[in-house]
Amino acid sequence: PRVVVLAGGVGGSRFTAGVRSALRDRDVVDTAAALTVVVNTGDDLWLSGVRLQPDVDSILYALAGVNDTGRGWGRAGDTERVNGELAEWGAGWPWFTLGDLDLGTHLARTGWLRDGASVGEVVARLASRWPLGARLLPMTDAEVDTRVTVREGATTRTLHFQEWWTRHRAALAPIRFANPGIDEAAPSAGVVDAIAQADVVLLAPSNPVVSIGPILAVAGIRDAVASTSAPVVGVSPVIAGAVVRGMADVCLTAIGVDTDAAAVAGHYGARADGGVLDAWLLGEEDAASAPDVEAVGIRPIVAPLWMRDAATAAALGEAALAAAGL
Ligand code: GDP
Ligand code: FO1
Ligand code: CA
Repeated sequence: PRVVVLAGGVGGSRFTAGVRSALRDRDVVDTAAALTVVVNTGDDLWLSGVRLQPDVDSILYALAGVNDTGRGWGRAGDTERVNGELAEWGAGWPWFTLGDLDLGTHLARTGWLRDGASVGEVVARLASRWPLGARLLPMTDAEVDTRVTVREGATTRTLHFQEWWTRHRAALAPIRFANPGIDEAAPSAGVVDAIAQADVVLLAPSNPVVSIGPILAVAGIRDAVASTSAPVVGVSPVIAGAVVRGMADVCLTAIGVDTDAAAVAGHYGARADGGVLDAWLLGEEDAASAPDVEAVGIRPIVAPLWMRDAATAAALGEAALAAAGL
């Protein structure tokens, strides 16, 4: 089967690895030909002269098996010598760590960008280093870094998503999220064709607001998802009224969506009703909410949603494929 996953960083990479395992378990040999991941680039930033793509790198490193699993970002076994030197210079952000191996990625990426490569071409070059068993596509080649507007006394302040997320740990109440330029942003090469030719489109259990939100805010992607003949199946990042890890609940609250599996499904909406979902996987803990999902025209499927290890992630990937009738 041809599978497209829309994904953010940590939840996205665990789920994508699970789908890859599920395909292997179905005896798909060339999973790279079968599995395309469309990755959020709203988290991207310029820092100390280099371009970072946190969600792209999370998925790249995780599928390559070189990710730092404890921390959730960066390379396993990385060192921080350069970061210490940057701090001495007062360069960069003192709350944002750039690992030495990770900086190698950022330098390579930035060099290729400056040589004139598109973001899609750069991601393809990064992905070619390891046998990932998946094709990685950034959602767009345009720079559409997420900005967060927060209240500050009687006025407001807008900061880069990474400053809000890592420095302030999402503790400043957001008024809105925006991706300047996204209205004009085109999907990167291959994205629309992959969605149009897919047998299933999967929404990973990623942050609905700042991971999946920016991907679907690219009009060409939203249109492709709305019009594909493939079923569109989402996986809830919310289990029993809580996000599994991270601070996505703060993002949901800011856009007026309850941290609740059925509410997130309602936020995505039924394809028959101008939304993006045909089916929604929700946790066994949320089985009682299945009628609420059904009521908005989305087929609810109750499944174990905890990705504790490779086996549980593979089982979730298999459940998502099965939900599409594959
Ligand atoms: P980020 O870009 O690193 O923040 O990661 P994503 O946006 O891809 O995913 C973050 C979301 O993943 C969080 O909101 C979590 O609720 C969700 N998540 C993490 N682990 C699990 C899991 O085991 N099961 C499910 N269903 N969701 C998870
Ligand atoms: N997250 C942190 O909480 N602290 C950091 O110092 C940090 C550094 C970092 C460097 C490269 C990279 O790709 C990601 C990094 N992250 C860090 C994670 C990242 O900021 C966010 O968790 C994600 O963008 C949210 O999806
Ligand atoms: Ca992210």
